[in-house]
Amino acid sequence: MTSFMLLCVAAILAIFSLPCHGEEGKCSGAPGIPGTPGANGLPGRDGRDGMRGDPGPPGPMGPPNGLPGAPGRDGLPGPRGLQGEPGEKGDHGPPGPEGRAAFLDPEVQAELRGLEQKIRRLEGVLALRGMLNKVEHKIFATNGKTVRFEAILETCQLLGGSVAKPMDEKENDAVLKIVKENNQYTYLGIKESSVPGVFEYLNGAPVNYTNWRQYEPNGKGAENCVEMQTDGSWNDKRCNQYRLIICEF
Ligand SMILES: [Ca+2]
Repeated sequence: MTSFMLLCVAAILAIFSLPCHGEEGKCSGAPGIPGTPGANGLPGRDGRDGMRGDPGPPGPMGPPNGLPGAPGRDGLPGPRGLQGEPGEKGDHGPPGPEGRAAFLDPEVQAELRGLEQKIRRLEGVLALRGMLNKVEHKIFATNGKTVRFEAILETCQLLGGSVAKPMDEKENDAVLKIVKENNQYTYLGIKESSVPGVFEYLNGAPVNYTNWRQYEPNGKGAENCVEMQTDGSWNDKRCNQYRLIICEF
C-alpha cells in the first residue's frame, strides 16, 4: 500500500511539474473526473392537445328491434316539375296617376285640328261629285246606285247609317239636292203603319215633318213606301221600284 501511495504522490507531482504552454505564462489545470449523474427530476407539465383525429369506422349494427336512428340529411334536389295551372285573376290594382285632359293637351289638339281639316276636304270632294250633302249634324250620302227599298235599307245599315229621313225643311232640301244632282227619285226612311194612310219612321216613331205632294198619300194601304221626287215632294209608292240609295249618317 505504501508503494501505491507513493506512486500516487509521484503521479500528482508529475502532473504539477508538467511544463506550461498557455499564453502569458499562465497554466490551466487538468480536467477533473466527471461526477456521478444526478437523480431523475419531477415529471414535466402536460403538453398542448394534439389535432383532432379522423372519425373511426362505423360501429357494428345494433341488435334487431332496436330504436330507429336519427333521420338522415336531406338528399339532392329533384328535377324541375311540370308547370302548374294558371292561378285565378287577381284584384284590380289601384288607379294610375291622373292624366291630362285632352282639351289641355296641345298634341291632341293639333291632331284633332288635322283630322277635322282632312274630313272637311273629303266632304268637299264628295259633295262636288253630288255624293254627299251635309246639314248641321247630319250627312246625307249616295253611291249613285238605284235599287229596291229593301236593298237601300240593307246598304245603309251595313255602312252604319240608316235610310235618309228628312225631319225638317233644311234636311229635305239637303236630300233633294242629291236627288236633283243624280236625277233619280229616292226612297225615304218612312213606311206606312198598320193604319192605312198613316206613316211612321222605320223604328215606329210618328213622323213629325212631311212634305206630301198634292193629293198624296193616296195608296190607302197599297203603297207602303215613300219616295221623294225631283221637286222635293213626297209620294207614297210600292216598295219594289228602283230608287236612288241615299243614306244618312
Ligand atoms: Ca201615291
